[in-house]
Amino acid sequence: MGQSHLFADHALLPSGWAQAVLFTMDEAGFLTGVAPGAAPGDHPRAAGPVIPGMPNLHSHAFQRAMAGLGERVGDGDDSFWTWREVMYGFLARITPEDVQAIAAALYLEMLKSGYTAVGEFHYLHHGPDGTPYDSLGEMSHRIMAAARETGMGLTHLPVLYGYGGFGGQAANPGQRRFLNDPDRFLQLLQDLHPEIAADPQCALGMAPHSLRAVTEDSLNQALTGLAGLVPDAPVHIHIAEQTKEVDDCLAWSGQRPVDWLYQHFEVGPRWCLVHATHMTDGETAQVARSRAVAGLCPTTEANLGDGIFPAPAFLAQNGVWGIGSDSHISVSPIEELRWFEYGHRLISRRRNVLTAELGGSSPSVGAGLYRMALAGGAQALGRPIGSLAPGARADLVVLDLAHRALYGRTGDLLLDALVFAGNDTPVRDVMVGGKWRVREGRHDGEETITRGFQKALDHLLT
Ligand code: NGQ
Ligand code: ZN
Repeated sequence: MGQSHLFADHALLPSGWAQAVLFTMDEAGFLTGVAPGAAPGDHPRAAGPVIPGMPNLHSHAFQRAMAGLGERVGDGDDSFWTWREVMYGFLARITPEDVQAIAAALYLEMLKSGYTAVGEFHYLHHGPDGTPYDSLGEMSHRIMAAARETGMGLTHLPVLYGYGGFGGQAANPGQRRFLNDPDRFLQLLQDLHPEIAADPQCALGMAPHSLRAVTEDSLNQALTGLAGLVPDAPVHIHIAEQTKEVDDCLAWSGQRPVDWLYQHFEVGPRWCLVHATHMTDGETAQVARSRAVAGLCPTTEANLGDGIFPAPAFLAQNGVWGIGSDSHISVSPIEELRWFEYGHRLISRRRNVLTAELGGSSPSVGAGLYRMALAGGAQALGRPIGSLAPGARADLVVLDLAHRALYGRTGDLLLDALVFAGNDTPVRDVMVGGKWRVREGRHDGEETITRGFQKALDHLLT
């Protein structure tokens, strides 16, 4: 009654690869049983090896529609900051309908590439001149509708954005659509909370945009309000992404951003520090020790010229990390993981750099990266995801074993092939919360959602 099953010849469980696994799921989309060595019976059978779906811990959905529009040489010194001007120009005209259409197309694309949950770092709150919509949560509801429409798991992270630079500097006109004081921000969280709390596909957190956009007081006020609503909710913040940001923070406070944050707030496992690119050895050790998640977005960080996260030291200290597609210049978990490792191969002129303690004598790099990103992503999104175990969401990916890159591989060698050779996404079927959302590489809403995306772009690009 209300239960369903899936039988898999091979599946990646928390304990490692297992054979002949029978998954049992309840009607709400949770796994209730995971039994290796089971008989297939008449149960539906996965068409290939089953791995947990990947959490995408950092997304600004609307930016998918401008991917590739910032790749033209400007009038001199192109940087993250000139890209940001292009991005502000692009978002100036976006409507709520556009946001929903773009997010739906993006989430569909994410599902097809093997992401089954997203952390939406959502700061486009208001109308073009900064006036709130009739409903304060209009834009948030558009994001939630896109997640529902596609079946994507969602951790909604409304952004607290009040200022334009360290020490409470005034925001600039390009930032009008983002601004809330802590009271209005908490009103937004309160408005959204009941609907999100009732949905096992969703969770609510918050995101102070960056130390540039909040003050110590405003962040304290928001954290206190949030704690009254959802204790232990995830808190995400952009930090130390650009050297200019580090220099400005030093000039303002005498401290570097990560250092400042840890001195003023109790940063622990429910925090996700997005990018955290520029850290000293001491800061790197402190983040690792605190069990906060480093939210890494390698393709965006490369695209924006951020720099390289100190991963070897962080991993050596068992730091927790996950991946995000952020600006969506690329929407592919395998590309994020690959470039995370490749960045370090290129600078160290070595191979197989970012390994985890997996036991065994020659751990697989691809398998280690995939497993670490599952664990960190799940922690950052504050939902029971990222592992195929009873009590977790039934969020899984069936790989296409017939794909040239995967054929003949088993176990961790399959994950190595996926991460390093799976360019055209050898994902066959994708289940989220016990429901098939992608079958044989296709999503049911594909035509409608693609048309909606095209309509939004027709209007935004004219
Ligand atoms: C954002 N994105 O909020 O979309 C930022 C850029 C900023 C990335 N950092 C703007 N990738 O940090 O001020
Ligand atoms: Zn971001």
